[in-house]
Amino acid sequence: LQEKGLDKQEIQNILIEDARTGLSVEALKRAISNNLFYVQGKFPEIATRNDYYMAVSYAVRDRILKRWVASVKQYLDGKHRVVSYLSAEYLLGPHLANNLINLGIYKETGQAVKELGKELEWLIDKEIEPGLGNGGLGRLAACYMDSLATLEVPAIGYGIRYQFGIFEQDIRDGWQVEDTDNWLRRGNPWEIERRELNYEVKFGGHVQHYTDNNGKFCSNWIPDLVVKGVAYDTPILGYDVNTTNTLRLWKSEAPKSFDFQLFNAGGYNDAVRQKIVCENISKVLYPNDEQEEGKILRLQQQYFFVSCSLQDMLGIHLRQGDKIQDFYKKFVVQLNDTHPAIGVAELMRLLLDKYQLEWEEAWDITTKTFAYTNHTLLPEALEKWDLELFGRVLPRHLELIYEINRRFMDKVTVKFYGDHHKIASLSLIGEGPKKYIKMANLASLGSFAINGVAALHTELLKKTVLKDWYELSPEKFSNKTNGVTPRRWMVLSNPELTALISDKIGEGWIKNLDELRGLEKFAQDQDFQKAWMDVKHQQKVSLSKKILQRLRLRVDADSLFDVHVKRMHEYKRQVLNALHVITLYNRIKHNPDIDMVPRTVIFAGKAAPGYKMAKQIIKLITSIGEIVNNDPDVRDRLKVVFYPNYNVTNAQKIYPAADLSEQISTAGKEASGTGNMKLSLNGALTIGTLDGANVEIRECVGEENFFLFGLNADEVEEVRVNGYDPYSYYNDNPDLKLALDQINDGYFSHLNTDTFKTLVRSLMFDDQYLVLADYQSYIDAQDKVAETFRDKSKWAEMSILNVARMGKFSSDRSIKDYCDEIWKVKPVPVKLKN
Ligand code: F58
Repeated sequence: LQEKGLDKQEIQNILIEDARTGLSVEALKRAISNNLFYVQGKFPEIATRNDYYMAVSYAVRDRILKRWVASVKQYLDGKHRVVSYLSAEYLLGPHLANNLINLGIYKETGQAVKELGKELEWLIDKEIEPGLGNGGLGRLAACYMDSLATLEVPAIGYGIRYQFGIFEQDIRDGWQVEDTDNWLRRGNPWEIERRELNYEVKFGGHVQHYTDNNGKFCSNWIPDLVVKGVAYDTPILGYDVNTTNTLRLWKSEAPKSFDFQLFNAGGYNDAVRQKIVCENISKVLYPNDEQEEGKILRLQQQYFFVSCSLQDMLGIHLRQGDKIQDFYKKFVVQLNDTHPAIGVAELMRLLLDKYQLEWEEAWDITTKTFAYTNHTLLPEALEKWDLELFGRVLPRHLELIYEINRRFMDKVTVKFYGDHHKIASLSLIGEGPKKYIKMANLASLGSFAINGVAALHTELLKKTVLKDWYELSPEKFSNKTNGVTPRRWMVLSNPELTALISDKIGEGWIKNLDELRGLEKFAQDQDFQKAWMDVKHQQKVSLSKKILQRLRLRVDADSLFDVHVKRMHEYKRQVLNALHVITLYNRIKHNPDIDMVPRTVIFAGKAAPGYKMAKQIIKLITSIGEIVNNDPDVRDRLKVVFYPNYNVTNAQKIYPAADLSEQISTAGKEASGTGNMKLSLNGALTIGTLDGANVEIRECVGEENFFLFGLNADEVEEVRVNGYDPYSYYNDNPDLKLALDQINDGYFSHLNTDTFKTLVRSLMFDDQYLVLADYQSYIDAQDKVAETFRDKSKWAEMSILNVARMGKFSSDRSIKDYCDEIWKVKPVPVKLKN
């Protein structure tokens, strides 16, 4: 260290600082070198890129561990109230860079790695992201974990450690093809396997009833399968605080004793088969977005992680010497949609069968413990379980649900005497050719709070899907508009804009997003506008390079980057955008010298593998791209890009480069949206309908800074009630007619008229999503976008104002609201000793 020119004091500091936790460049460098040697067993000459990635990650993890242990200790010592977030999905995105930001050592680590002869970005790009979620719902859980830690709220996230996350998407011949996501193949330095922390979860079999010596009626569930859940813990570090919460994901395994029994009985094959059955439970994430999959394995997954999590919470509670009756005081359990709603029946089972409480007492505890967030109004996404299937997998829970329902129906029948429709609608059990269990009803009955995820969504919930529940218990309902973490979605993914903003208004906005307001006064400042647009241009150049690399397609960074990125779904109306592209193309073909604002239309998003129509939409976009991008008449005025494998990593590259954010769902269909928030926060202007959180974004940024079009939710309903006739829109609008005819006649599909047959038929004859009804309004709004974009100064002003007014959409605000209004929890600052 002396040779390096460090003075005595500096050397002293390094030596005193625990070599494992020091945050200086020198300490980090030594830690990385040590890890390369002692963890990876390599020396620089033979170390691979992954070896370096691991060495750096372990160095970072050690520093987090110090804070993690301190957090856990502090929570246990003080017996604090804890938020337990139950979610079947967590779409975390890559850890390394995020942890560096939150620890505040991004620069130092960059320097340390550089001095070791490597580039930090090169290592960051090596990380395979844990894609343990489908889309908005899973990503929201990840943003909320970040905010909980940043706000120093004691919290634990529970979920499933899927061995395979959301599939990787590739595009071949314009179609989506799926590949498995083997995200663990190079190891995962961020998790700690806790083999000692495991629980047994029963499945199937039957229930015995008996009366014990005290005359108490008892139930004994004899399963035909027992699975073991093993905990894997990942630290979630807050920004600029010591608080480090735990994300505890369960992996399913076969319990040792179980296969031995079979083995001894000579059933070796059976034992091996059982092992596979057990391991299958946490094997793969169901890749459906907004479509429930009524499969046994899915129910097993849900019950598996919920049972492990509740057993774990009860264990933590009782180990602290507290009464079982006080469980709800220690933990508040948030249900992220109905996927963990079986928790209501499971907590009842544990309290009744294991802890021998009486029904009333158990029900009282249960209904003071849970709170439920709804994320959708789409009927096909509401969870229903075939009753017979449910009873086969969870016989004891079926009994409990019957009993919960019986007691509930008794009350409801008195209250709503004669209103059979209402009584049937409130029942936990649906009747029909086949009986089924309604999970939204179980969640609503078993929870003390119910919330939607945007103002409009909550209002619609109260009027439609949960109408009867709202009339029954209006006090349970509230709105909690979604939010996104500015750490990942600005500081990490857009460091250039972050620096520009912080330069003007300081760094306070990173933890208090309302401070972005301070930018308003610079919105018309010419120099600031220029610096603002320079950053945007730089981001567009970076994305253009990625597009060139990935797709061998050259796009113009001066063109308007029109960005439509999200899961592929008919209600999200990627097709409407495609019709606009065709319309622009036809204008050029009709008038080759037309003066128009050059555009690059960028799409990205995965289609559920079984969702034929969504896959056809991808094919339509890539097919239009093939024609448009290769037509010499078009020159540089229009490009269509389908960026493959949309995930958190790619989203981080796309958002900063967007000029225009497409939020064009049919009004009343998108519960909230969160991509809308991330894009606007990164300076994109929104073209959108009055749907989900768009309504609130528009209110905040000002209607003059938002390109509104289309029917609102009431009008959509009205059109439907009066009978929607898409054909009339087609017939009356020559531009629309031409575009649809071209798709139909094979203009974009080498004259193959089969390719888009079902798609065109749906649009013209039975479209649920009113694409044609909104076409002209959308085209007009797009024309306004283009006109506005010509005025660079105006555009810059609008973009700055958009960002300045996005404060509301921080997930910190959402989490504060949940804490104050639902969870009743307070921050617990974590101090580091020494
Ligand atoms: C999304 N839902 C909503 N579900 O569509 C979106 O508007 C909202 O912003 C977001 O939740 C967060 O509140 C969503 O992502 C799923 O992915 C489920 C996965 C499991 C099957 C059912 C859909």
